[in-house]
Order: sequence, then structure tokens, then C-alpha cells
Amino acid sequence: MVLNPDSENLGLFQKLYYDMLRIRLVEEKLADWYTSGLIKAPVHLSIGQEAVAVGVMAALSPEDKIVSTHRCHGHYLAKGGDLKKMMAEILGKATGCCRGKGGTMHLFDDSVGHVISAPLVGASIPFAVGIAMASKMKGENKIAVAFFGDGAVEEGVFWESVNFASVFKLPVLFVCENNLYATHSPILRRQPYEEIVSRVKSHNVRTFYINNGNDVLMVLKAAREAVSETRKFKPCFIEACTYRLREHWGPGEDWHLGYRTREEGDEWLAKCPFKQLRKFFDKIGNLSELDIDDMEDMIKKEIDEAVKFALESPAPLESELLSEVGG
Ligand SMILES: Cc1ncc(C[n+]2csc(CCOP(=O)(O)OP(=O)(O)O)c2C)c(N)n1
Ligand SMILES: [Mg+2]
Repeated sequence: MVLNPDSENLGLFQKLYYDMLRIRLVEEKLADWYTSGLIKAPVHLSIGQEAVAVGVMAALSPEDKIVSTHRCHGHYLAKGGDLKKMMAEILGKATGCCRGKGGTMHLFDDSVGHVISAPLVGASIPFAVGIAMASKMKGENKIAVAFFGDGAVEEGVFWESVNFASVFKLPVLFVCENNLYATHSPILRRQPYEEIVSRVKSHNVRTFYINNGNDVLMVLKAAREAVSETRKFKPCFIEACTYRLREHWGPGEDWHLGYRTREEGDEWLAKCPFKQLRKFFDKIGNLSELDIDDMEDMIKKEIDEAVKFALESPAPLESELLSEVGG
């Protein structure tokens, strides 16, 4: 057991389950939408990886900032992003969090500390470094967290960012979701080892290796320690091993493509974030099937309202096409 099931933590455990379930149900809804042709851009689902976003976010303060990637839905929701604005954004509506100009791969809402999501692999990482630098210069007690995948470790900008953060002692936490694949390429065809932390350590940053990033309690424990170190201007790196259950982009499964095996998928299915936490609840008797049904009802109601809002929202005006897009 990694956290005490005392009264202080009971509500927290339920919240972790709720937040993961919310991401899962929202993405299942997006998978339906995608199949029916409502979403025009490639949608990258994080189904299977929910525990990393939720565990890390539970260790942050609301003032802390995050940046994310093409696979950003979970990060946006876990950081407190508004679901209505997210659904509207994904449909390209004027009421979306980026006024319909970003779509599924660019979700952000600075009012809750989600500063950018960028689908160009590695591109959002230096934003976190810059935010951390500004925070340090202004004497704020705010850290910046960069979420990215194992593929981003092959980009020079990742190593430059880690080096810069280390040399200038910046309050930035790097979180690598190592799901073993970049599109259809297995990590061992791209990198010398499946594990990444040992190479990052040489930059004199503190590293945390979570061999089961689907266990939200393990993620939270490591994240709490990493966040506390980062706040003391000791940049940290977390590698959370996890697994994408759906295709790289799109709503379905892709075992037939042959770049990974069904057996490997089954091993990770057995480590499903929900199963793991439910086992824990069974042990401490804290959450019944009935409570879980209630949670599901609440979330589905919220999703229905967000869907209605998004569908009924207007498209952006043509005159706004070039506003807020640079220059
Ligand atoms: C610089 C750049 N090169 C290539 C791509 C095409 N691309 C999109 S996602 C992706 C794989 C990213 O893998 P990873 O970082 O492990 O994230 P995951 O998709 O596994 O979450 C690639 C190569 C891109 N978007 N940007
Ligand atoms: Mg990956």
C-alpha cells in the first residue's frame, strides 16, 4: 500500500477514481463521435493511460502550469479544464476553449493552468522550461510540468530543455508517458533501452521510474515527491510506463496491424487503472459498486450536457479566422 487509507485520504481515493472514469467516459464518447464522422481531425485517445494524468495532477497546486501534446484530452480534464469548452473545441465551435481554432490536438485553458498542447512532437517541452524560468524570476511559487511521450525523447529539444532546466535550477517537472510506441514503432527499434531514466539522470536531475504507471497511487506517490523537489528548484523527471489501448489515432483497436501483439495488450489490460484501484477499494471497503454506478451516472449526465452545448454552439465567424493566431 503506498498511501494510508486514513480519513484524510478516503475522499482523495474516490476523487482519483472519479477523475480517471471521467476521462475514460469522455474519450469513449469521442470514439463514438469519430466513428460517426463528427470530428474532422485525427483524434488521439489516451484510453488506458488515464492514471498518469490524474496521479500527477493530484500532486499539483491549482496555480501550477502544465503543457501537453497531441494526446491531451486527459491532461486538460485532469487539470480542471471545462468539459463543455473541450467538446465544443473538438467540434471546431466558437465556444471552444480555443474558440474553435485548435481542435482535439491543441486543447488548453490558461485559466486552469493548462498553457499549451502542441502536436509537433517535443515542441511543448521548452514552453514548460520558459514558464518555470519566468516563475523563478518573478519569485512565484509555481512549478511547470511538461507531459510528453517516449517519442519526444528522440527530439533534440527534449535534451536541451532538460539540460537548461538543470543548469539554471528551474522548477520544471518532466513527465514522460512511456507507452512503448511512437505511432507504430516500438521503442527498442528507436532507442537503446526500453527504460529512459538512466539516460536522463546524467543531466543531474532527480529521476523517478514508475514501472506501472497504470497504478494511480504509485503515480501520485512519486509525483508528490517530485513536485516537492521541483518546488525547491530541483528539476525532476518522471518516467511512467503505461500502455495505449486504442490505435495511435482513431477510435478503434489495431492489433491486426502486427506492430504489437494482442498478448502484450492483454498484459496491460490486466493492469487496467480501474481494476487496480478497485482492488484497493475492495481491501479498504471504501467504494461500493453502487458508488461507482452513481459516479458513472453523474459523469454521463455531464457529458450529455456538454454534447448538447457543443452541438448547439455556433461555428466561428469567418471574420475571426485570422484573429488570435499570431503576429
Ligand atoms: C516533430 C514531429 N515528427 C513527427 C510527427 C508525427 N507524429 C505524430 S505523433 C508521433 C508519435 C509520438 O509518439 P510519442 O511521443 O511516444 O507519443 P504517443 O503518441 O505514444 O502518446 C509522431 C511521430 C510529429 N507530429 N512531429
Ligand atoms: Mg509513445
